[in-house]
Amino acid sequence: MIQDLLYLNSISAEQKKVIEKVIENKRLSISEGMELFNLDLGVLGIIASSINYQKNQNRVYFNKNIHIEPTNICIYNCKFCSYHRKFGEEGSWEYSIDDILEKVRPYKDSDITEIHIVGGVHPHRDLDYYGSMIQQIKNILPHVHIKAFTAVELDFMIKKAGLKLEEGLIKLKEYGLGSIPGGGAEIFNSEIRKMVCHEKSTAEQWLLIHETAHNVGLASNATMLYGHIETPLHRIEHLDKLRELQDKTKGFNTFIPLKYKKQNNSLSYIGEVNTLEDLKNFAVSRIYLDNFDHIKAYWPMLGKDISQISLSFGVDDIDGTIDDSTKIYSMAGAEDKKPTMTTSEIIDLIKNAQKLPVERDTLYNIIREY
Ligand code: V47
Ligand code: SF4
Repeated sequence: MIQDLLYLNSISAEQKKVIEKVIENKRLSISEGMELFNLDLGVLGIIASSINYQKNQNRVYFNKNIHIEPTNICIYNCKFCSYHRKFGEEGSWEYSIDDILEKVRPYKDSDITEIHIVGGVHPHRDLDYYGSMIQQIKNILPHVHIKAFTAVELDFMIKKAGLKLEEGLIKLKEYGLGSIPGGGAEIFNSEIRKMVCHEKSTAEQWLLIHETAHNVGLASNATMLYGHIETPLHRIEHLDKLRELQDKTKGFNTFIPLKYKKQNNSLSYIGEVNTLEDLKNFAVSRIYLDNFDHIKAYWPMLGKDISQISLSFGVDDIDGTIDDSTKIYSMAGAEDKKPTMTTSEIIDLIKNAQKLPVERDTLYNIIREY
């Protein structure tokens, strides 16, 4: 079907060259990636779906997980963030390790396979505190994979401990850390980064932390925060840096585009991009990131309907059951204030999109096909 696109009159000669390269499995350059944004959405969907089919056939992955957000107290003040509070400020929370153990105990006999932990960069908490937290969770749930801490949190806690990056990551691995989520990447362009999150770890630091993690045997995810003040070029350049690192380490599991949500933060005046832009962005990411096996639509942020439609635009993963345990997006205006989907709801959502639901673990080992 993708070959038929070459006969469409509505597609320019330039765009046909790009499509031919995709058909021949050749890598796109930054300027060719930019050309993708000018394609009709339906055309992009066909190209992205054809690449996704080569990689994943009809499979759509999900996992059974919970999220824990130990604190929203953060030393930084990213302009897009609705969630952080200063120490002692109204609306701040910080759970003790005992509080967190209380939250995970009910899952002792459940079939969850992953706990996802991210939060603010708390000024007083350190690597051993978080390490001990992981260790005590693992004492209760030894078989559960812990995917925890954005590169920004890691940067702070490893520096605070006076350790080299590699030493800090190895120490956390010894405490029981399984892999690293993709947050904190935002947008790598330094000018945009200065405007939206100038205080925190730079793009170079984010990339180095992930590279070092991969080198010590910790896989990770990658994200991109889109739909704020960045341009299509900044997005493609961001994808290009991820593709380059993936060539080097092969350590990324999946790429997750995170749509900027506008409520209760300093960038609210910008508004949000529309669904067409979300779908375009998924398709372009799927096409450009030729060395990533998976593209994830994070449904608590996007909503269930758009996540379902994204399965026709290159997405093959819709995260997990989550179980009402994340506030990052509800505080920024996501419609679902208490995000949770039962396994059977996820399965129906995927089957109704004519795909095959596959439960996976964090590292994409298949647990069960439905
Ligand atoms: O880095 C903050 C984003 C990220 C807003 O690896 C916002 O599986 C949109 O790491 N609108 C943290 N996004 C979340 C994160 C994550 C989420 C889902 C899956 C995975 C994974 C990781 O949340 C931050 C930032 O990019 N964020 N505020 C906002 N207003
Ligand atoms: Fe802090 Fe993360 Fe929010 Fe930035 S996005 S202010 S680092 S919690």
